[in-house]
Amino acid sequence: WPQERTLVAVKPDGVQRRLVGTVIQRFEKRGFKLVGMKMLQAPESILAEHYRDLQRKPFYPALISYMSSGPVVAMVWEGHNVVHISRIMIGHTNSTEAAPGTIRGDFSVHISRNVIHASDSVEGAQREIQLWFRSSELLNWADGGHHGSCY
Ligand code: YYY
Ligand code: MG
Repeated sequence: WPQERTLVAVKPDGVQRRLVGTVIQRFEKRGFKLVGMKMLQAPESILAEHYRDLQRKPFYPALISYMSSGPVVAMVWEGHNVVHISRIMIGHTNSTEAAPGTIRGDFSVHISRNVIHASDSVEGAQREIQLWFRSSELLNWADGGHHGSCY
């Protein structure tokens, strides 16, 4: 059946702190498949659309300026229940509440520098993937044959 996909992004603080590899490793080891990835300085047009539901929140200006402060690494991960499981893997939005073992619970102490983004619903994921990636940037590679010792 068609596999679910989600948008994950290592935020500027995560890139600064050299957490890109750790994030990728956790998603790979969990069993998800990387189908798109790029590093970019996110333009305000993308960020405004990405966080459109938060436009009236008091923290919105600070959020946009933080997300524009350096490069982000945007990724599309594919797999069974990847949207829900990714949210569990990244942990609570507020780092104070994020459980140890989650990415935010292991690597962040404040909600305003919480290292990583992951889509919060299947519909949201579809919207965010289209916002951050062209369809030609997503690779539908087949599993099998070239990993581990069996080839
Ligand atoms: O999806 P998630 O990132 O866990 O939280 P959202 O409620 O979508 O908020 C997006 C982003 O905004 C959050 O990761 C940090 C920031 N933020 C904030 O700085 N202060 C808040 N009180 C709430 C959210
Ligand atoms: Mg969100």
